[in-house]
Amino acid sequence: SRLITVAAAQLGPIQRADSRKQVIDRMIALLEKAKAQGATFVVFPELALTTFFPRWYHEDRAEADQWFERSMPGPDTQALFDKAKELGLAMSFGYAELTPEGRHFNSSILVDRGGRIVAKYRKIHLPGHVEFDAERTHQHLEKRYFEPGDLGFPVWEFEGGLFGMAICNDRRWPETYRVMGLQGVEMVVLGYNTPSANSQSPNETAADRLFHHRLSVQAGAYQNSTWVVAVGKAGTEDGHHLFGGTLIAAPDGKIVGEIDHEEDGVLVHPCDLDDTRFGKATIFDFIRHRRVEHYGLITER
Ligand code: CDT
Repeated sequence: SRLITVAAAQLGPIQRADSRKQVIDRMIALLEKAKAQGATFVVFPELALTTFFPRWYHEDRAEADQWFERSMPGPDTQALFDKAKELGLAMSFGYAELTPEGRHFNSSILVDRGGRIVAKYRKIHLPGHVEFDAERTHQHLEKRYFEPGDLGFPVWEFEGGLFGMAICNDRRWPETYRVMGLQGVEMVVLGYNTPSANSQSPNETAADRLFHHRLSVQAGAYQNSTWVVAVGKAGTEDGHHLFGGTLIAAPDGKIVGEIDHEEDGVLVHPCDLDDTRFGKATIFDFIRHRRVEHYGLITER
């Protein structure tokens, strides 16, 4: 067996006025909690360091740069890296990345137990819109503040297995998992911020939204025989509710644990990367069973 004890570290709400330092202190407390429960790898949500700022409209885009990190680690995040290293924990978290060239991405990283960044992913499926939309109860301006990721969906050797990353809306797209599945991925880590209300579909309930979340994650896990660790930011941020539902899905698609509250908390589970082998060698042995001659349309449209 190749056991890795993972902590899915859900964050409760982060208000617009909360400082990076306040958030980092909460993340450090979660690292300590995860360590006390035997975890060696801690996964935090998408845009973990701030409120889910794409709900706020800045007419002047430069104003939104306040939500972005210009370096990683940076002055605020260094303490998080130091604590993870001190505790001997690997970790992953999402943040808004502003590159030296002035490019903006919704990014996530893998950090090894020595505090080194060993992998970066930039969100590819950006939901939402570019301009202020008066029809909506809340804005979802990811397409305004970020450009689509330019790094693809690679997998990395990490913690004794093959790891991949995805961010929030990516989990709804089968292509996300399949591209990593074709590279043999054994664990996908995925942070998210998902509003409980769909301002374009008032009849959709929070329960419907959670159903689609679980459906997407479980299907991705099963159809690619991979672990998926899906970690949310939850609760009410300045009057806007994000659902929780932080969960770990096994390579057979079953949920092995799920957080049932909307506060800071960890879900710790021993994941055996060898559990991915059966599915990969049988029903989802891609080399034997895929029929790529019929899939061309997928990359043409
Ligand atoms: N952060 C993120 O990608 N959220 C989206 C909301 C979709 S509604 C515009 C999600 O897919 O969960």
